[in-house]
Amino acid sequence: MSKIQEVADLVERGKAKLVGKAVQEALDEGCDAAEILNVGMIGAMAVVGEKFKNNEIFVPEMLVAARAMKKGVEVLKPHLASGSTGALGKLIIATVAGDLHDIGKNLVAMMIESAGFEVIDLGVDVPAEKIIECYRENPDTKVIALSALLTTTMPSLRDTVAALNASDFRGNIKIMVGGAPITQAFADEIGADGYSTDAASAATLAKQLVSAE
Ligand code: B1M
Repeated sequence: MSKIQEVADLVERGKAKLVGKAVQEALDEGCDAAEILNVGMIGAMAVVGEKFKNNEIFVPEMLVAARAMKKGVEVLKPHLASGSTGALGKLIIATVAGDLHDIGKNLVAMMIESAGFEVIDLGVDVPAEKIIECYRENPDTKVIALSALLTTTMPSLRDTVAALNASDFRGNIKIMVGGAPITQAFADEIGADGYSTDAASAATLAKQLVSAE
């Protein structure tokens, strides 16, 4: 079994204690950090999701796989992110109310930070009021980035964007959205300024949004 396959297997089986070591070994063998992330870890989570959908595993197994992935990302982080200066300004990121998924949002935050933003991460299950309050405390914020992973929290994303669109500071910020069920068409429909499919393109989009100001 290749090292990347081993990482995938450990994430899938939720072996949090072993994943970090396997990721380090894969790096030492010269494997590309992005490939370890995309093939080894995100690929494994896709398998976990499929198994959940088919009732082969249940929520606890998804949870341990998520924990294992987080351990692996900790080891990978210095190899993916090149360090932050905050030169591009502040960006607030959150997973919307009702949604507890944070792995994708964390990867997006990591890539955006390494692109040069100062990232304020409000976590998961974040109501619009909390995001607005955070903006008021940080009025130099340039971008608000929102993640939603469930079809059932797409309305929550819509409501959050609507609340931001109705705010008196709307002209000072750009809103970007993403997450597996989100599409460009949905982003346009709810009045966001941008949408991207993955963490790397989210960083590019954030930069584009501030340079288009
Ligand atoms: Co949940 N879950 N889950 N889950 N879970 C999914 C999302 C699901 C697809 C599994 C399935 O059925 N196949 C399904 C959703 C189905 C749907 O909505 N149609 C699902 C379900 C149903 C649920 C529950 C309802 C299960 C239940 O309780 N019966 C429940 C809901 C809880 C809640 O949120 N209220 C639930 C719970 C959980 C856990 C808590 C156990 C755990 C999350 C732990 C955690 O995050 N800390 C979990 C997990 C692990 C998953 C899967 C297996 C993996 C998610 C993940 O981390 N993917 C997932 C199946 C899957 O994704 N294939 C599943 C890897 C991650 C890197 O990808 O998050 O897509 P992703 O992020 C990507 C892009 O989407 C994008 O970039 C990221 C990096 O490339 N992106 C952005 C994300 N945010 C962005 C923002 C941007 C731009 C891009 O700009 C701002």
